[in-house]
Amino acid sequence: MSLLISGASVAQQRANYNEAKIKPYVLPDVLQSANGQKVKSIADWENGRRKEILRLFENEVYGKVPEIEQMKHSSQVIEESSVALNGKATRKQIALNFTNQDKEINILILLYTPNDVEYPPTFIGYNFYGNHTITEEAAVLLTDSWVANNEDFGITENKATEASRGVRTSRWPIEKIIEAGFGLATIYYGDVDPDRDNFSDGIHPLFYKEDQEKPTSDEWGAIAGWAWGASRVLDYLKQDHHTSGSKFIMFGHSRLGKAALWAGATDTRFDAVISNESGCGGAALSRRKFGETVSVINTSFPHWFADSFEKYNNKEQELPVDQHMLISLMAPRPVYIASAEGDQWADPKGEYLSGYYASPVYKLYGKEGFTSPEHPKVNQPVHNTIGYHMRPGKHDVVDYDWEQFMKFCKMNLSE
Ligand code: GTR
Repeated sequence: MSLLISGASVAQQRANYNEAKIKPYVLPDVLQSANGQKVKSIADWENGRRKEILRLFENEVYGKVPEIEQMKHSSQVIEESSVALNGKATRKQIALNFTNQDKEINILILLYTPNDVEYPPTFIGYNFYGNHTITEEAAVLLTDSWVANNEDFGITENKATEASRGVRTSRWPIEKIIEAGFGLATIYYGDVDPDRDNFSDGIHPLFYKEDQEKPTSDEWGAIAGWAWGASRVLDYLKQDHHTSGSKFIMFGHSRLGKAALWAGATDTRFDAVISNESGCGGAALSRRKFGETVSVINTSFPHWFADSFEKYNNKEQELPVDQHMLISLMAPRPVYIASAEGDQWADPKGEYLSGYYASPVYKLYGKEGFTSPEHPKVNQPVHNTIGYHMRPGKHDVVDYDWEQFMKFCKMNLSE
């Protein structure tokens, strides 16, 4: 397939990228409960079907957050400057600490807010290699958490060092975000849960019962852990005096786009949600089996989901949900689905169709999702209460993506 990038894995090479080879499938009706009852009103949706769908995703896909007695937590501002980014922004670094059963995690928030806007709408997004990778600013602290090795970024021995400062600035156009009047809070995802198949570190052990060593089959994987962490960051930002009156937009790319969607589904305090190229287990419909599939993702990344998701390997038709139902859980809040033409692995058309099949729920609220099942062509964004674009190029986050996100948020969050 010409759109596939070189260096693709065996699974990527073997995947189906041919629309004509997709077997017919039937999606669960988002507005019909498991017992056959039709959703006719917002009340039916909010008190019935929405709760049912959320439970199904918890039990069968991402896993439940175990219930525990309250855990100890604290926050501390450890660095602040009102002359960041040449005086345009205030930079603040905040350490959150969570402690339970002799285990702890420390989450470092890097927050930028424009100096000329009170309570700016603020993007919250995880980064892949540490807060210091998204900016050249020397004051931005290095994470102490485990980091995946990456030769190109000079990361060896699973430790962040100065070598990786600024290596991911292309994905985070902070100055443009600030100039457009938005704030940005970013967090290294490994501070919440290091991305490896190892349930003895990160957030999960803080929730274990005595002698428990890993989550049970319907308990949370890493995606639900990252979603939990995003909610804790939101708890903090809602009481920081720079952002206490702000609206919050949960953003994520790829696996972190999956986490952004699950965060938006489980926590309706996120005012808008953006998933960039989130693919399988994110915005893409599983039943299309186009690009990455349930069995492939459960084999490569078993720790991302609850173990219970594995029973749907090659049995997508037996899933009680599909990913349009994940999008529907955002309603009536704005949600943006972004794809890249060169990222067929993430199934751009399947990502769009999720938005289309979630649209009846938006309609219940008098909001417009997508009106056509026709997949928009490259560079033809659709901006309703559900937004979409497919840009040319590979799996990545580029300025064009941010320009669309900001335009969409301005339009949707300005009342
Ligand atoms: C890929 C994975 C995708 C996507 C991506 C990423 O290898 O198959 O589901 O999550 O990683 O997060 O970069």
